[in-house]
Amino acid sequence: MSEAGGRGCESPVPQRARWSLVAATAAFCLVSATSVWTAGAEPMSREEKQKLGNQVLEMFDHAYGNYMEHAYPADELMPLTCRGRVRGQEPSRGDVDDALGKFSLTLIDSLDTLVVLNKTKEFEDAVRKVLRDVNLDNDVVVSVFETNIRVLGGLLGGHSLAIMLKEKGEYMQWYNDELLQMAKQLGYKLLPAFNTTSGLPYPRINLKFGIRKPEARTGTETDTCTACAGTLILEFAALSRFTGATIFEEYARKALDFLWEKRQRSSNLVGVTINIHTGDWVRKDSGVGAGIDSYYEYLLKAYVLLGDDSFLERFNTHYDAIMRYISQPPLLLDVHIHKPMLNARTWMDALLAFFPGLQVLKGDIRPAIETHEMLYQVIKKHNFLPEAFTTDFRVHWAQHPLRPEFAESTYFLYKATGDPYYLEVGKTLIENLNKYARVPCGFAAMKDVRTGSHEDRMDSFFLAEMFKYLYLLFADKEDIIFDIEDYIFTTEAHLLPLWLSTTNQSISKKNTTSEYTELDDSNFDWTCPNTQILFPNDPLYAQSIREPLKNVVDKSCPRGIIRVEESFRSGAKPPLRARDFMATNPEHLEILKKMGAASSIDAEDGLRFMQEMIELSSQQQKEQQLPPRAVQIVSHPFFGRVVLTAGPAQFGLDLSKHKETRGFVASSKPYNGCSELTNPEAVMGKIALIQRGQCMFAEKARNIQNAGAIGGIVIDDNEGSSSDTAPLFQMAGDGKDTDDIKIPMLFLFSKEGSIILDAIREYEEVEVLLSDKAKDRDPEMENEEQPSSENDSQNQSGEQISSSSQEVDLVDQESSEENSVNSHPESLSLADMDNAASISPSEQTSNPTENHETTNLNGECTDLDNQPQEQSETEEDSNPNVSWGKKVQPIDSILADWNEDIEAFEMMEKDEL
Ligand code: DMJ
Repeated sequence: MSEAGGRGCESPVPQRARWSLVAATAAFCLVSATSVWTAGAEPMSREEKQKLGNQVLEMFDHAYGNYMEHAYPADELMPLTCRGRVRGQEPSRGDVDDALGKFSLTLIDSLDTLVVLNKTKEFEDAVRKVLRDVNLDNDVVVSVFETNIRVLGGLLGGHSLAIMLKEKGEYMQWYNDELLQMAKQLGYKLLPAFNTTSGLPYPRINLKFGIRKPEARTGTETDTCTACAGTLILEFAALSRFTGATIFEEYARKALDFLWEKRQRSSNLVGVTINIHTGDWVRKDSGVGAGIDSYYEYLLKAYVLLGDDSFLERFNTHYDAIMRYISQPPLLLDVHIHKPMLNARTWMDALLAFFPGLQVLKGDIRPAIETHEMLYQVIKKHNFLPEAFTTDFRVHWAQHPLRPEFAESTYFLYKATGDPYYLEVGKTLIENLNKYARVPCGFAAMKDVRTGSHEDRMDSFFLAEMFKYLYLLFADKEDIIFDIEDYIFTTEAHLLPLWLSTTNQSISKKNTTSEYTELDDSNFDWTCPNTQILFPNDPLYAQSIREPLKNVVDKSCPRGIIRVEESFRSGAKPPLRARDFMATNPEHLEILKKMGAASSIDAEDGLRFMQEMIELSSQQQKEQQLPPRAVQIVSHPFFGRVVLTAGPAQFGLDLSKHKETRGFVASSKPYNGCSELTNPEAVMGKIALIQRGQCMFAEKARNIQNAGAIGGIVIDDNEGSSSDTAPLFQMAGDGKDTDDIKIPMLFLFSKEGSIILDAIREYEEVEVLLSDKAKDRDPEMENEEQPSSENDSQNQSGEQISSSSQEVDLVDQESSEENSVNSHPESLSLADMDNAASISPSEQTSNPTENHETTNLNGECTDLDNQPQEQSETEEDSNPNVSWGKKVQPIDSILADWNEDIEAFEMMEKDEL
């Protein structure tokens, strides 16, 4: 499109698709708003934008350069240990590893980013490497969804830009559709997954052996997620239209048709998971985040790319349902598909951050601004969007794997509004990435946004998406060597040319299972840009929507509490809370019976009650649970950039109450610390490193304290253990009085411990900070160290931590699946001579009472979770010796009752179907 948005109205696509471009990319038509912006946030100068754009380029170089230097041809970079992640050579992380197919994932996912960032020469090199090195025939089971969006999408995005460059006449003159041939080969490899009666694909496939054969080791699954089955059409249709092989588009259409047929007919919502054989909804909750997200995205974008009305009609039907039930401004909350007025949970996941961007594409700007602003407030509080956060904005799951969705929405909102506010948002994202995620060998995912600790992972989508959106946010038209608006972004931000809509379109005419009526266009104004709908002639429009939400995070009250207060005010009885329930109280039993029966309020209370019961039940098992701690390496060349997740101790100095402890580290002798140290002079005034095992943790602590150590780090002796895969581990005392232990003690799994041991080998003097939350880096050091150019970044890579020498045990560990929003990892039971308490990752973050980041900063509302009186009650209730065994019905039997009710409820829902 031209600067004033003209090209969107003139592009050589059919009338319908052309219109769709106008409407769906109305945002782009408004790009000129940037130059006429007169009020609200201060405009950003061209110099400042260029500076930020250059910063994005430098960051990309740091991420990509380290991947190429230290990880390639592996699928991903492990930025803490500075080596490649090769599937089977690292402990299994569960589902998240299904993206890794030994096909140099990060390189393929980065291809079109290189062109967007104007790195044409590097793109040419990268394409040659892909053609030379990548094998798509590995005996490895991969996710069909991830392989489609990242690898097929990556190859097609690369091909799209390769032919664009070739046509320009300077670069890629040798290119002869080789990437497309690879894409076609991969497409055929994925097709056996569609061999189901429903046409919904199996979730996984073996690249070499396909599905169901004994060698394939896959094909017995019965369920898949809606997004997994509904996010294929862009890549598959592009593949068909590029090659003329219609089968791909046909298969993707068939899967979409089936999902559409299976939508819940009264709410028009879809569930999170579906049985690929029967089409029954397995999980009947519905939102716009994990499990469903890109299904909606692809319906709208399929309309844009393919110009087929049926996709827009479906999208609009779903969108209407989303706005009716799921959108609870500024929140987006999952509901039940059959009972859409019932919220299915009290938290939101980070994946839904893409939704404001999609709303921009749809042209519904107001709710996009609202949700985006809410998300930004959460980010300002935690530096990143936690994987999940509650409706009162507390951390629910504390990880952040450098997801790009919020940057994506920021980009689209800026394009739509031209409001420089969104440039400032982008600037904050850049600052936070550099400040908290940047490590000497790339960017590391956040293990816990509260402690600032890292995970040894840099997902390929970080390069495919994050840098693209951030760069484009600050780029002017002349900064990009092609017209970005001639392309559509896939869910992985790969670029597919819009001219595909007029190429090989034979399939779109057949194979549709539903009848569609002609679209009712009366709601749409066909002008371009449609400023009437988007901006009611008010340059302060976006700001006026954001303003009331400015303090939404700080001012929010935990939900439920409001209900209690309201009931007091109105004189009605407050709802029964799980922690107050007593089975011997007839009134309570009466209330319990009524729950779920009559009104939706009763049902809501019932649901919450049930949830609280489950939480209380798990609380019982984790008394004395402490949150994770951080070990931050602060000396050269780390300067605080590497933060390791550490387990706390139930004795010694409590780092959450005291100032952090800083000191150089020294290994104790004997290394197990089980007897008086023979090298007290070495550990005096330092933080002693001790190996786990052979005696109690408290004994080790006393021995190093007696030698004059100011703190201790116990390193796990189970080789290969890592906080990436194991639940948080806390060190218990020895059953006796441990008040004599005054120093802080932390626990590191073997992998994190070896990062410190490697650092000592390489740099001798290694200083660390033990704390409850990583501290900001020393700005002076930071300035010395921060590379300012491509060269600097190359130099810096020489200073990375050397690869860990240990060979990781190949035994496939039980999957922790902590990165999957649908998973509930088991606690490990670690039994040895050390007295241990283990906590599952989900428990680390999901317990409302453990969370210290409650709202109530201005005293406007009360956080009962943090009130001393309430806390002691909870403690008493959760102590099995005090109450559960005596005066109340055992929780197991209550839960069993509830399970019966749930089953009955589910049967009822089935009948309705
Ligand atoms: C990406 O791989 C894609 O955007 C996908 O649709 C879901 N999200 C991840 C990144 O968070």
